[in-house]
Amino acid sequence: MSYTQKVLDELKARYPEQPEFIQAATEILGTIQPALDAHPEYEEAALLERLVEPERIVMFRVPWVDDQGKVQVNRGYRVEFNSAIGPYKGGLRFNPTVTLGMLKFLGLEQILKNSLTTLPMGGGKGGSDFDPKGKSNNEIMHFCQSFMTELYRHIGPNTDVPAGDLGVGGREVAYMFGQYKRLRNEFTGVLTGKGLSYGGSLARTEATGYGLLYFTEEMMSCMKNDSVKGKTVVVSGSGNVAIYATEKAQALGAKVVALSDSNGYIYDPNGIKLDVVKQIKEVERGRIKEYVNRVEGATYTEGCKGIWTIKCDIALPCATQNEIDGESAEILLKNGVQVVAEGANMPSTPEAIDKFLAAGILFGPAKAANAGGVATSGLEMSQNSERLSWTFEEVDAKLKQIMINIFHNAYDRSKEYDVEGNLVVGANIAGFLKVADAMKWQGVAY
Ligand code: NDP
Ligand code: 2IT
Repeated sequence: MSYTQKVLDELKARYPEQPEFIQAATEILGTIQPALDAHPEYEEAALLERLVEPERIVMFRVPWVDDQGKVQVNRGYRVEFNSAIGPYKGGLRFNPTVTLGMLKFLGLEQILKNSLTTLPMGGGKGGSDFDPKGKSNNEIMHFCQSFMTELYRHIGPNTDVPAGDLGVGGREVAYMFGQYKRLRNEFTGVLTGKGLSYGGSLARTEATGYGLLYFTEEMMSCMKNDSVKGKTVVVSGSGNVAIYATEKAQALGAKVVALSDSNGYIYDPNGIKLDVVKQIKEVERGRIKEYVNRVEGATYTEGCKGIWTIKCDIALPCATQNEIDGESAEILLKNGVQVVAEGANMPSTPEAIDKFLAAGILFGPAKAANAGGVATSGLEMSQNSERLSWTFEEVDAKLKQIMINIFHNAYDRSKEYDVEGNLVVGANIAGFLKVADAMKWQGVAY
């Protein structure tokens, strides 16, 4: 039995209640055996057994008082997964579906993603099963303050630097930053995704979506001698990643015809009017179906899965994990999709990925394609350290170059390991080798 299979079997037996974590581990371990064959010393050092086990997990109670004066209790987590190449780095997710297993999947992915950015960041992830939907601004503030009242003792600008993820954006980061500063009496770059008036970086808001398109453009140019220009694009979600993926796709000359939220999707054959979407989602914090009341010719359909039945050249899943299953993948392929690039984390099921790869379309896996967000968080950390702010153009140019480099790194590795164009293998091996090397040299601490 191969080393990777042995470690995977042990994980499955140990964590049967963590399906998303097992899914992510299976995807990663299922592709990196060739790199381990080339490095037999990794097995001797039990490197994989160490990699899949978080260095530390913090779990805590988050009590808060709602607007009715009732005491509520949520669960908070921070998975400090791997610090071999830098401080733990990764977002916080606030969503009722959050479990430890989900955060371990996101944390494991984050280790290799952060490695791909070339910046010195380890991997971490955290969050809570708190549901921000329908909460007042006051309730959000009180929850964030209570969450940070425990988390502050575990993080720091050289230790662990959280940011946003699903359900956590600029507003939440701001409340958490304020509470950290108050508790520590220290103004430091302990969180990224901050507001521009207190240490945030220009272009961080746009970074994940823009980065996804920089990656997609480079992938299409290099592998197909083609470009985003003139293509029809379907984007799922209507949050941070989806909005700025749409903005850059449109700037590159594509026509984006659909967006969604967890209730349903809109279809606008004339091309999404992004100013309307921003007004609904960023200003009013409303639902995407509101779009059809404001734009003629657009339609709304309940249920989010149907978005993948819309004919498109490029599909950009930017909502959540496992949103494209095997059946949806088949429909996309039947309708002629040429490119799938993942803005969300693990949005395609293993069955869907198999179908995309077998069909030979271009497939940009999440840890490579959506790394622009955390890469720009890394640039925010640099600016905080030198107490300077770079211009939008400077950050954006660095982001673009990082995404281009990530594509070539993954593509070159796919060639090196005789699976040219398989960026799942290429990205996993490229991300893994750097972390493995750092772990090897740092030895086993006991
Ligand atoms: P937001 O909270 O800003 O937006 C999430 C969007 O996805 C919303 O439109 C939401 O709809 C929708 N959504 C959430 N859950 C589901 C579901 N179960 N089914 C369908 N749609 C759903 O989050 P982000 O845009 O920041 O994150 C989106 C994805 O991108 C996540 O997978 C995240 O991990 C990943 N990501 C984010 C990065 C970042 O910098 N923010 C960086 C890299 C990856 P609703 O309002 O109904 O909940
Ligand atoms: O999944 C991700 O890469 C993020 N949510 C961004 C993390 C970060 O630290 O900016």
